Amino acid sequence: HRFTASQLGEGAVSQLALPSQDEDVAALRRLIVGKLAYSVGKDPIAAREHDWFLATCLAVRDRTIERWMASTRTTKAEKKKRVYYLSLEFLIGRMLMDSLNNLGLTETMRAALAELGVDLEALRSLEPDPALGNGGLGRLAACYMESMASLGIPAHGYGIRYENGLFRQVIQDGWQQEFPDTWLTHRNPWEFERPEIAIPIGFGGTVEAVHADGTDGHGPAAWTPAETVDAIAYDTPVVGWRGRHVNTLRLWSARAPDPLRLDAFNRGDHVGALEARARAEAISQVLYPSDESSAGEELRLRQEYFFASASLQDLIRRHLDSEPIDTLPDQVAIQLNDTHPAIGVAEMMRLLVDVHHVGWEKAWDITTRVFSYTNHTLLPEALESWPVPLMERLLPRHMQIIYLINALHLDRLRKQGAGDEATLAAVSLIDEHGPRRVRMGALSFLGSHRVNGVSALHTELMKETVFRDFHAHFPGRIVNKTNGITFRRWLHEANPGLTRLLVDVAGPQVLDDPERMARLAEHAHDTALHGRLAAVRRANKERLAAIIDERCGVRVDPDAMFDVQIKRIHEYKRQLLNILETVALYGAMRAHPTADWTPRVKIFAGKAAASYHQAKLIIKLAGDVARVVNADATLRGRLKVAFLPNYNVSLAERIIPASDLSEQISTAGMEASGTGNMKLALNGALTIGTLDGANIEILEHVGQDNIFIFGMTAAEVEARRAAGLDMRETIAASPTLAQALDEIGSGRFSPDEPERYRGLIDAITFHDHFLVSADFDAYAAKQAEVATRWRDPKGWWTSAMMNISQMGWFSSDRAIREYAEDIWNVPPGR
Ligand code: T68
Repeated sequence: HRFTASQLGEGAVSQLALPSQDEDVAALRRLIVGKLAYSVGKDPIAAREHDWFLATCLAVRDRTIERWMASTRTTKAEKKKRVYYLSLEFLIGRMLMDSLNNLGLTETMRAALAELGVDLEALRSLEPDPALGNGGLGRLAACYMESMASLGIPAHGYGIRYENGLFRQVIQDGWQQEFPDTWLTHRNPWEFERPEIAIPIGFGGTVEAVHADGTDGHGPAAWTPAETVDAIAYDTPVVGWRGRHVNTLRLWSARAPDPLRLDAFNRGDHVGALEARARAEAISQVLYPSDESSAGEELRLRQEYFFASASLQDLIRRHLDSEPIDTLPDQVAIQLNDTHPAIGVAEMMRLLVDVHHVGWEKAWDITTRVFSYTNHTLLPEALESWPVPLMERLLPRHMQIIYLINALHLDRLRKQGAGDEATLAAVSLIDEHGPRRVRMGALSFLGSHRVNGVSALHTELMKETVFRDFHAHFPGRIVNKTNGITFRRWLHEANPGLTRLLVDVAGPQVLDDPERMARLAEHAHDTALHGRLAAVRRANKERLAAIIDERCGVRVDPDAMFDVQIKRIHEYKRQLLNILETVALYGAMRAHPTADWTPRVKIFAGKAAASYHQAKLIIKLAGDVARVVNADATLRGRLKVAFLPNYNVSLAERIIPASDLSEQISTAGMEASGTGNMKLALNGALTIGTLDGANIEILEHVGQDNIFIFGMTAAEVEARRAAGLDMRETIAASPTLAQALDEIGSGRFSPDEPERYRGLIDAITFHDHFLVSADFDAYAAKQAEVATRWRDPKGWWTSAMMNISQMGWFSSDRAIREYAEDIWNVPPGR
């Protein structure tokens, strides 16, 4: 087949189904030139590419303003209930193409810029990728913001405007190095600074009871903080699909109320004069780079309280503009994205009782009707808790409030006859095993009317493990909301070629209703369509191959199977299992060089937390294996390994549409959901995965013939751990595994330091917590099946089409509709 450029996806998708824009090219061109002159201050003759980039973004932002204001006006006039999504992370990714696509302006913009001699694609790559998140949790918040705007649900995202996002990863001699991410240095054209919105946030100090009769300790108190920091608002419009509705992402920046202490300065203490300022502004300086773990540091608690308090004060002020305080639950739903904003529960009580003079019981009723909480992990190291002495020092009033919430809660349970001390200790807000700590998960649970997990399995495990006792006493509070992803970014924008194919087969309505993709299933066996799908993917793979060559210096064959594992580096995600299998495959290929091997490229990308030694060692190992494998001429290029540095949203947008095999191989029971699994399947990759997180729901949708499932179940993992994790017998029974372990452990891939991986190998031999050894044979056998299926292109493409066709349910629009109906009690939108 030969295909036209448009079939291969050049040009934007949004143009397909939209009536021709009255917005004409000339008007847009004039707007850009105006922005260049009056907002960037450049003459077109002297303008550099970056100036054009800024002018273009400002022009696009202009196009959202009227809709933004109209959205806000309607919400106000119709007294619509608002959703507030509180998240310490919003991993939004680049915005230029996203905004253009949703506004239906991509082609008009391309043409307008072309008339000015500027290339839109060049501008696209100039945009910094805002890395205001670690991984799945932060990206989910971004997908949900986009879906709420697309569905017309009035919503604000509230978070922190970190000066430095997640570190930039550089691989030096195979080791990860971290460098600061300075995404704001060239100014951020999307945001509006609101210096007039400066909300005071207090820390430390003293509390005095305000004597009111008959309040029995539940009455208001007067808190005099020792230190105050101002939260300054920065607003970014979030445009929904087809630009119908625009919401706001409001990020807070910390500013000292006094820029310097003149008394100290005049004494000659120039550093001391700036000390308070540095301390205040540190709050929004940098995103904590650890995922799946609790930082446990004072600065982190300051960040959490800073943004929770600013957000609550801001939304209460907005509510009180037109309504009395007691209607708050009718007008406001607040979603806690994990426990990071959980201190907001105590802060809401403080604001209601101390500031707005609401009685305790009424205040608690309002609080629990307003809040709900999403849990993203069962890993014990991620469950946040704060030492009581730290809380007493930093947030003395909140500590009192937490004690009181806890006393009332435990009393109630005692009255209900849940008297035994072990149960009460398990559901107490205070952990008394060892030095006392405040449990933020328990506070979130108690302060919310709904608590949700992010996949069916994860939600069931929540009920059986972390929230077992809470679940017994609050049945019905825990619900499931399986994650979703926005198709606008992860399909329409990232893979226009595939999107055109879908529009041709399922009609343009598929852009609005992804469940219509199911129509593709009828054509899953159509070989002409297979040819077109193959051609789209071939173009995507050529583009990725060029990136791999440029960034890793590795030449790969676009006809080989692209086998990808892209996600944070974590032992439970088991990149090590994948590398072991790669080593085993390499050994087999060397042993039988003339056999008919399926050509593969193993692609890895992901960051390791800066302090996570084992994860960094796994990156080093991937690099060591890559170096040896890629240089071995006996393989004749049929196996290549590449570790792409600095994985971020932009790189994901390039890798995902070019992937054939999606590695979702976490130890069962440990990956709460996964969302990369959905993005890859949506773009036509087949999944090799365990029965974990949303993989199970993907299996249910695509059917077992179209997915490669292997390994222990969550129940088997639990049983195996109980039985002991010494794997020496397991390894002895698997010569392939034994050999791969031996090669790595003895330094075959690290001749410069033969012992480098001894610890790593010992861990999975003697105490294999993540069951890498235990699942190896099942995984290797499944990979062999994958290779066989690849050799049957008709079978492979049929499965790929089945995957794409069944992914409609995984749209974040579906997920947000469920939140709207079951948790927020707002109309579920269009
Ligand atoms: C992820 N969690 C889950 N956490 O691992 C993933 N943690 O299974 C799920 O799909 C996703 O959330 C969305 O629900 C995270 O990404 C973090 O990034 C994180 C950050 C700070 C502290 C703890």
